[in-house]
Amino acid sequence: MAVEICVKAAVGAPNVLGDCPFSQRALLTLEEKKVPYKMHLINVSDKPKWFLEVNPEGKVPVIKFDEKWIPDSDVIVALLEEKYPNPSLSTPSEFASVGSKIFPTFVSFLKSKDASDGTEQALLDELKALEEHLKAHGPYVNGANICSVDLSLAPKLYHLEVALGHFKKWSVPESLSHVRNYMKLLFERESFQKTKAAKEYIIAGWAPKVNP
Ligand SMILES: N[C@@H](CCC(=O)N[C@@H](CS)C(=O)NCC(=O)O)C(=O)O
Repeated sequence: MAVEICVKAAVGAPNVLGDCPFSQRALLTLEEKKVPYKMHLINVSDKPKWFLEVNPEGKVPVIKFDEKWIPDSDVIVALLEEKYPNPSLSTPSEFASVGSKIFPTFVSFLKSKDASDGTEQALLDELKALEEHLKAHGPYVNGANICSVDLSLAPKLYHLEVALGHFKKWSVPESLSHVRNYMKLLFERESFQKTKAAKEYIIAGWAPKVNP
């Protein structure tokens, strides 16, 4: 029987997959493990009553296991690993935090209106750390096979590419060739192509945060 999962619908297009990186992470895990699933698209600006009843906190993603709805992508990914161990996507503990500061530093730089406030450099420092990691261990975070950290980073790096390209005409420097190759490898995967949000919805999602 297919697993049921609630994910974000696109803003202004409730029948289209939306721009939530945590939802995409859960979908990527299902796709990579080839677990059949039924997706419910949730309009987060007008949440359905049934959704709030099963998930009072109201965040997506939530997944239904054994008649119970479970929120939070960290918990969902851990549960999927436990229930569907093959192929294994588990990440060795020493690599668990690789790239973990990229998303918050990207968001600070994206929202910044002051070119000298250090937010661009902070993001570059995090991307350089990822570059060094991939140079030593790549092409994925744990070597030849994709793992859970890659599936968490992939949607975030996609938001970074789309939003910084659009709002700041900024892209990952060519000198960070391992990071650029990593992004290409991730974005080309079938699982990613199937679960990604359209660029227009990613831009629409960030617009109110960039220009509040
Ligand atoms: N820590 C949560 C974060 C989930 C989250 O922030 N989801 C956002 C969409 S990207 C959401 O549901 N926003 C709607 C709301 O908060 O009402 C996870 O990893 O699943």
